Amino acid sequence: MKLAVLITLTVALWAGLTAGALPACRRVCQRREWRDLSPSERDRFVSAIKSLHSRPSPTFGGLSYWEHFARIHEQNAGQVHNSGFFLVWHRLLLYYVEQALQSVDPGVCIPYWDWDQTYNQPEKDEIWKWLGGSLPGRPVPDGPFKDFSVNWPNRHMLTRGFDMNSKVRLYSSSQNDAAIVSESVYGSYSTNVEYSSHGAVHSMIGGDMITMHSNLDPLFYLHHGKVDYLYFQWQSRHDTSFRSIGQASVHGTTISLTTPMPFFTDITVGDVIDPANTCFIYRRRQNDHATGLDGTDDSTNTTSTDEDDGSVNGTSVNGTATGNGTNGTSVNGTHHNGTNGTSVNGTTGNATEDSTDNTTSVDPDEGDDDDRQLVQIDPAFAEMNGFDEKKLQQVQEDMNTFETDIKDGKQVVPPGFFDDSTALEEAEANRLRSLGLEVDDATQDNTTSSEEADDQSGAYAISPLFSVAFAVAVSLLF
Ligand SMILES: [Cu+2]
Repeated sequence: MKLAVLITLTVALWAGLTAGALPACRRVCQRREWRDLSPSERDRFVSAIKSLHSRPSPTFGGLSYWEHFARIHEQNAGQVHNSGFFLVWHRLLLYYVEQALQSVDPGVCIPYWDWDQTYNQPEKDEIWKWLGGSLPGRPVPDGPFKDFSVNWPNRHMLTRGFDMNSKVRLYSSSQNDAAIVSESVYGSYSTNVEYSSHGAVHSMIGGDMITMHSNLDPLFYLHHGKVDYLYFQWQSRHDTSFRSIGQASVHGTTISLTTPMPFFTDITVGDVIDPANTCFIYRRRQNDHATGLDGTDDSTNTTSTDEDDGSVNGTSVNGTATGNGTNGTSVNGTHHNGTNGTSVNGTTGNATEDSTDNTTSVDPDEGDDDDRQLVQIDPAFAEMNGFDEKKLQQVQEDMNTFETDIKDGKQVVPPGFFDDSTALEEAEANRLRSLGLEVDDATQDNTTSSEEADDQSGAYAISPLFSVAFAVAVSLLF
């Protein structure tokens, strides 16, 4: 009898371990825009990253638990970019990193970064004040990741290549919205996001962010949190059952819900497209300080984690501006506007000075799109994503066409289309609650004490079922 129970338990346990589904959520994070985090929540996020970086990788000798994920990302880069895996695989990566962070501090969720809020003046975004600025060709000059030394793929200091004096812009929220509206098939939406808004942020930041170990930079996770939030918004418009993958292809092969994920081969595509499995939900930004959008003072932002950043942010826009002022039509494939730090700076030289009329940060033209050039995909980034010059040119032409269509009113977001975003998010939170999951209350600090941290290694967390079965089996043995 005892033996039979033991065998049954062992089989159940084995099945639980090999079934491959993600373990049941311990709780569901409400991932929030980073400006909505309290100062202490921001500090805890940074501390958790540093703690992971002080712990050994469970798999790779000589690497930290933080570098562990950079190596996984790099070694699977060819499969998970430029392919239908892009959105789903990065969602899974965020899940594992979030679980790992929670093994250090259970109250931490990955925040996202609304880079489209300051798309037209990304150099003024407050995120540089929090996570440090950028000096092309130099290690991160300030903030909590100054002197952040990493060992993958070689020993170096975390580096960003963004020239804070450049005048570039990223994709706007209306462009992001238009993509959600117009791309109703997962595969096309994934491709659109990967090459346009997603690629632009990597290319703009430069340094480690345009390599395939880009996730050494904590900004990677805030950026991909935003990308995943866009995907979540797309799902809540086009895939409300969170079950559809459409016609997504990977280098010519169509993937389905049962396709195993690269590297995490016991997890399928279908496992990750439902937030009930990946333990997160997104919360629309509440803090609406539109820093830099219109050049107004942001001194009322009480949550700013201000450090001395006078030398790198906001005050000196004169003299080094690039951009040919013709915007949109002349940036296809062959021109680079020198915004990507060291990699493409000046290669075709279309920089024209506008130093005389841009000596202060209150230039009336600053809010005008035509003043700035969209960040182009860095050729180095494109090459690592596996596309050649011809493909790069095609992608950039597509991006320019999309942009022109928006300006010409051909890509229209129906009035009110996004008005119910908050309601949709609340409905999703309620669905998860109805499944018996504990969902964060996003309006309050998550005060879970770090002493409650357990030692589960996030990527290889043991399921509660396993723990219970193991305990019962042991108790039966004695
Ligand atoms: Cu990636």
